[in-house]
Amino acid sequence: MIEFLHSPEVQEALATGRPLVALESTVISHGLPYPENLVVARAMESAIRDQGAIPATIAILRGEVCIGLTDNQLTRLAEASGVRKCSRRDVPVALAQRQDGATTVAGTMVLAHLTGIRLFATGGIGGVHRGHPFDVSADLMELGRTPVCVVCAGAKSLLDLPATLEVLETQGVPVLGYQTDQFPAFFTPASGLPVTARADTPADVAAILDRQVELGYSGGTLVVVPVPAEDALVPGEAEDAIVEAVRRADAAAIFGPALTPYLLAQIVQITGGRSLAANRALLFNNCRVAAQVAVAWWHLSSR
Ligand code: PSU
Ligand code: MN
Repeated sequence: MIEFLHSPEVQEALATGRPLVALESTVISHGLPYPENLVVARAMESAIRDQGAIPATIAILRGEVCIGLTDNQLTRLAEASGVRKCSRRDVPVALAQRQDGATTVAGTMVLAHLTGIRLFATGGIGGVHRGHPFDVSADLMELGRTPVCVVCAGAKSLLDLPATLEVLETQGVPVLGYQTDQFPAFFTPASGLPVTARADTPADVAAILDRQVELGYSGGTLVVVPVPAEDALVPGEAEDAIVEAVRRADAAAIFGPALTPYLLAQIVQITGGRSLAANRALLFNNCRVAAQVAVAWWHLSSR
């Protein structure tokens, strides 16, 4: 049996049955530039604590699964280069080869589930890449098989959003619009594409999660929360930046796991940091919503 390392607050939350919210680490090591990534990682944890839940940032450090990071560990991860991006397939490799690994949505779902954590907040999920219909993120398949609820701001329209939603449907994943009828496009609040259902309160989401458990479903749920209006990019600006980023990736022949991080970095550069402000705001907002759902579900199950 592989032992996971728990931070003291996670250890205590697991022992006492307090609501936990998992956080991924790819957004720290491959999704945001240093030192912004460290500031944001800490603030995401605070946003969860402010709502009465406990954050569990998940990463692999020197081949050990860490559920909840100390501030030293978080700092080391934020500063490190050459950290392996760990989707489902990479987790056993990183463990056996004693590497540092930053878990993606898929990798984090696997480890959260093994720990017994049901809520997970992040920025955006992977999906079907525009122009690369066979580059389908393992995030979508993980949502189809692992019972964790992922709270995000939709997916960037650098992905093929209609195709991404089709795959989620095939995988049996309910996509719940949090106070919205539309799938959000990360930097902008609406894509024009419909969600499976709308949920207006944390209790509404918790009720659906509870039914899934009662039915013995094995898969996950996606809760999509629009970026706060005051921090959203205007649709034209987001689209122009994305088109240019995709063009640069094609020109530089970037593909595979390197593609998403490359596109994210290009978008920050092209928008002159405005994308970062939106990214920050939506991450904190998603943390708040995920924590509120975790608390609502905790109340529901302790009744
Ligand atoms: N989308 C974002 N920010 C991110 C990611 C996606 O807006 O940081 C990261 C997440 O960790 C996600 C991963 O799980 O990229 C998807 O990578 P891929 O497309 O290679 O599966
Ligand atoms: Mn891919």
